[in-house]
Amino acid sequence: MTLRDLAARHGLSLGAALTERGLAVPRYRELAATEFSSVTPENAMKWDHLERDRHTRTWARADAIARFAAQHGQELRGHPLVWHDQLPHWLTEGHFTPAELATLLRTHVTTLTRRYAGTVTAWDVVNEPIEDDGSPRRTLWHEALGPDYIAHALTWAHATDPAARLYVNEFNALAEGPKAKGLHDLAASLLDRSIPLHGVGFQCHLLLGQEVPGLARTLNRFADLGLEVAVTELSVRMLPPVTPAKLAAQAATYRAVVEECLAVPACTGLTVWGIGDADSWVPQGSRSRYGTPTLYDDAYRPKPAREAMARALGAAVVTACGRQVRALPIRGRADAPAEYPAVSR
Ligand code: 9MR
Repeated sequence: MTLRDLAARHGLSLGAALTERGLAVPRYRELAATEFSSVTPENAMKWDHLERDRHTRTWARADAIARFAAQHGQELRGHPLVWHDQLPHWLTEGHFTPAELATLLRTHVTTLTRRYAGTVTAWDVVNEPIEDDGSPRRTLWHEALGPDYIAHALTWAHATDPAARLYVNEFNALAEGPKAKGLHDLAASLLDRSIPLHGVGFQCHLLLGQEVPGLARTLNRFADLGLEVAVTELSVRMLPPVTPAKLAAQAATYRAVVEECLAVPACTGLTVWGIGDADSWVPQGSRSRYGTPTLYDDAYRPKPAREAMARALGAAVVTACGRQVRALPIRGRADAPAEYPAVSR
């Protein structure tokens, strides 16, 4: 069975971040279409991709990914509406007043949500708003609009597309700590004020050897607020050389993340960040020493991680009163290596 079919038995939407460049590769397209029931544009909906030059929006790449999702009956996660990264130069270097920035942001949010209304099922409305110490991240938007830029963005998005599920998406918030607390406080205060927030997304870019104990506990704490949660960006990177032991450890980590999500009824989706190692974001930039983070190798052959995900998703689904209920994950698995290989960070 495909990962997509296995995940559907749990009512879980299984996603992948896609690039328009990848979609030009037949095997990539085939995997993207058959293995996944949800799609996130990895970069195509970011502001610098859409409006590199002011007033000239280039929709072709984002539309191509949206079309692909529609053709294959997939959900589309829009990513991201408000972020401090991947902004066009004209915006970051434009010396705009706070009032002008507020107008620019509102136009951006409403333009995208209007264009993809009925197509995008969930939006990462605000990406990475919290610092590691739990305080609000001091971004261009925070400086110009104050902390309420988050509430404004959610409200604008909801007004334009009331059907879309609206998320705040964050990294390094998998375990209890100041950042997860800051994120939880933010979500709780937005809900207290009846701001339209529906979910919290947890990025999950892991180093080989990094474990996720307590992830289900963290997800449940947000679910207790009445929110849905999702693992929005899963990858497990490693240093060369790639060895069977490292691939097995990577597989165990993928499997553990799936199990943590399946243990939480409010965990509605899990998205892997990229299809194959050949086209992964990881070897770019500051992480250039790392690689091999995805489910498929350079030639799009399945890695042990893909099989581990399939096994985790294949765990029995309990049916009660004709309704599908998540099975509790099976702990103490025989295939998890006793020790993880050492990792230099
Ligand atoms: O995968 C994306 C990569 O191609 C871009 O160069 C990078 C720019 O910051 O963003 C990557 O995606 C990020 C995502 O949008 C937000 N969470 C972290 C992801 C990995 O850096």
